Amino acid sequence: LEIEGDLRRALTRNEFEPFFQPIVRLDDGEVLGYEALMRWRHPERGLLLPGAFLTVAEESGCIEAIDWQIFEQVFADAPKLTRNGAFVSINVSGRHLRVKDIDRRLLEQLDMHRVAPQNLRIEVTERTLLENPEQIKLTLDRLRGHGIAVALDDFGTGYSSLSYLHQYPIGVLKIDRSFTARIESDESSDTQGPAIFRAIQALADSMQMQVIVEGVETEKQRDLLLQLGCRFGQGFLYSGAEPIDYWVAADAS
Ligand code: G
Ligand code: G
Ligand code: NA
Ligand code: MN
Repeated sequence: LEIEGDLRRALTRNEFEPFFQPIVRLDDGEVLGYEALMRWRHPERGLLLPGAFLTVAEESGCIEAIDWQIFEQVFADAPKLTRNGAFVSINVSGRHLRVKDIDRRLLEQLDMHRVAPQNLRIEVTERTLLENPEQIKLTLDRLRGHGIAVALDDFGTGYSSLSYLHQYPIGVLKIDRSFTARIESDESSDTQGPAIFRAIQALADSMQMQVIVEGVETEKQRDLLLQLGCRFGQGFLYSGAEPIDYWVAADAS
């Protein structure tokens, strides 16, 4: 595959970097944290999103090296973002989460950059939890034991088994943006969209989990979500993902 050679070349040239998207309180937009989202600054093709290369990166085994190229920058940037108590959330691929010493490496990086574990979150997808439950459970339990919150990403997109929610140390549910996109499609006839949010929020409340709604793009969606009891989210209504310098400048002004 041509792109695989490209990925390896890109790694040696440090072309991968994190952008940061704020996670906010829906009612007033107060920033609670930032999700780190990988970008590839391709010399010819410009800025590439994960959709353009993540699958090949995972299948070719490059993902571990790419993740670390991203994570090292995230940890170096984290002290600037977490000064006011905000968290930084990183995405870890299932394949990478199965690597045995990943928890130790993450804790080392936190220590080296003097970031408190309470200021780091890990996002894993539902699919990940299907892949190697035992090893992944050990790793997530250890990270959770150190105070790092674990978020279940893309919640509701098809692999969910509610049994995961007490099998794994999940503290945060991220509702996939496909649900948000459907929430305001003809409210009078479609009560399903709102019902899903109400149900997930009630489940999360009863298990003391936090809900973060992805893909909040309009004020109407925000208002509906607030009516349904959802309090936290991220999306273009607030901000897309931006490089670290953008947030550091915003903080200084
Ligand atoms: O930015 P975009 O919508 O294209 O992101 C798509 C997906 O890529 C995200 O939902 C996330 O799961 C994945 N992703 C983003 N950043 C990283 C990263 O640093 N490492 C890994 N493994 N996956 C990431
Ligand atoms: O894996 P995850 O679903 O967390 O990936 C988040 C991705 O979704 C980011 O890559 C980002 O570019 C994209 N994104 C963030 N906010 C919005 C939004 O409001 N609408 C849409 N369509 N995409 C978004
Ligand atoms: Na994510
Ligand atoms: Mn997500």
